[in-house]
Amino acid sequence: MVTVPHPADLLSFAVELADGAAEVVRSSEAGRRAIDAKSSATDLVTEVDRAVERWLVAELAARRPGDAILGEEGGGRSGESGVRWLLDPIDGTVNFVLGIPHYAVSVAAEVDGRVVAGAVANPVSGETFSARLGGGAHLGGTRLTGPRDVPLDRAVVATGFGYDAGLRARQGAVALPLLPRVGDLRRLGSAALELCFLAAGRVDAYFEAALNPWDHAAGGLVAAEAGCRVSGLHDRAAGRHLYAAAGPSLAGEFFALLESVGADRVLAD
Ligand code: LIP
Repeated sequence: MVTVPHPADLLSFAVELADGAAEVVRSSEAGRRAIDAKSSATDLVTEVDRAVERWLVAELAARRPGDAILGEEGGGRSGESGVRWLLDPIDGTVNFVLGIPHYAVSVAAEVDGRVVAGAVANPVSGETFSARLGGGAHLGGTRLTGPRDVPLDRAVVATGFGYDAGLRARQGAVALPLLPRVGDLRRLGSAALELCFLAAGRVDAYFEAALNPWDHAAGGLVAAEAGCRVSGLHDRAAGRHLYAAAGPSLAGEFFALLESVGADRVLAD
């Protein structure tokens, strides 16, 4: 019988993997040049993305060979342990290509389909955010307690836009009416880090549609374990239609505002 490790052990390994992968980014001599595009001409991939995922997959194969893997760059396999790892080798690849120091390695562990541990490591800042289901969220050794209490019209809201031009037009139509209703918007370029920034109180709310599971798996747990409400709209779970999060004092008003502008209706039918 295969026993699933305790979430604390999965957390420890997730942090070790994220930090090790961040070092692979820092020490790579491959440069930041994009070597390919994926879903569109702006959906870039670099040799470092692929090298980091290869490193993560090799570490997992050596240390936890029975686990499944879902990686952004195609590094995936099935498993029989009940544990699945979701890997984003560089979340914020366009920032990485441009040399904007806002990108991260994201590593999350699911047990029977539920994320129980995750780590997000920024190779430039050296910051590693982490969380365990029921065990709180941390930046290094510091406990994260979520965003400040501000009214909606002062809230700094992080968001992002997809790589497809039609989707971006619909996302822009959602963002426009929000501008006079909130304090400001921030488009920083990494869903994983934006969710960790929410947990750390660096932004007051976050929403984005069309994310992939590896974008939000670890950061979403960090935000939830810092006390944030993480959800979709209309009583739906957070997911591809919309991934939204806010602190408890702002969540009701923020989610109602997102519903009023149709934030979860931007995906093409
Ligand atoms: C990115 C996300 C970001 C989103 C970008 C892109 P990638 O992930 O983290 O929030 O707005 O369009 O999806 O592609 O850099 O791994």
